Amino acid sequence: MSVLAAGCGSDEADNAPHPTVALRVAAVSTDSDSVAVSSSGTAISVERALVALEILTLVPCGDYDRRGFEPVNVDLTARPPLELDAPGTAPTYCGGYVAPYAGETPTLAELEGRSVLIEGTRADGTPFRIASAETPLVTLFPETAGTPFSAHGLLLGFDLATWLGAVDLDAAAVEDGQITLDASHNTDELAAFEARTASATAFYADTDGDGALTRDDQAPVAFGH
Ligand SMILES: [Ca+2]
Repeated sequence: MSVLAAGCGSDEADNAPHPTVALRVAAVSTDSDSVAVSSSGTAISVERALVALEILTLVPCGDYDRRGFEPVNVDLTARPPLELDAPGTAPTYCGGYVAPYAGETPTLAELEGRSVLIEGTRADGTPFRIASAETPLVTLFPETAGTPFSAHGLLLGFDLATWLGAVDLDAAAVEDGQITLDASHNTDELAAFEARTASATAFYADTDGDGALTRDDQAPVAFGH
């Protein structure tokens, strides 16, 4: 009897539908006084942030299938943000993988040969443009490994304050009234930007589904490394 009961319980668990994955992808800022999207009151205003993602995968807690997504080009400043919905593969997730890539035929033309393109203005109004072709594999996991989080209302956030926090735009060379960080301009500043890609990437609980942080200091449920 107890064996049968256990069997039934196991079958029930296997057949139970998993929560739908509802994942939004957007730029966030954990210090909007320093860096914000389309703001005139901050030191750095980002007008556009594009990223090409080759890998976007959620890793479940326990022995379940991973939830992967097809490669996608994302305008991180779009409102409403990109929403990726998919059948869930597990009750909860414990981490993920994110990898930008630089492709030849992106759906966003500006991303040709680039993985990331960010445009904005410095505090003094000087426009800047950051074009990166780096392709890191970012691994995301909670501060305490194994801490589960829900993917039914999850935000993959790229924190502009962290990403741009080590870039000294005031020290960058200005050419024709424009600052360019790419493979041949301001390469030290570009390297400082690229060194922060992993730590700028995080999963946040987004139970209200607005693709934005509740507050600047909302802690991630999983951090990029
Ligand atoms: Ca939210």
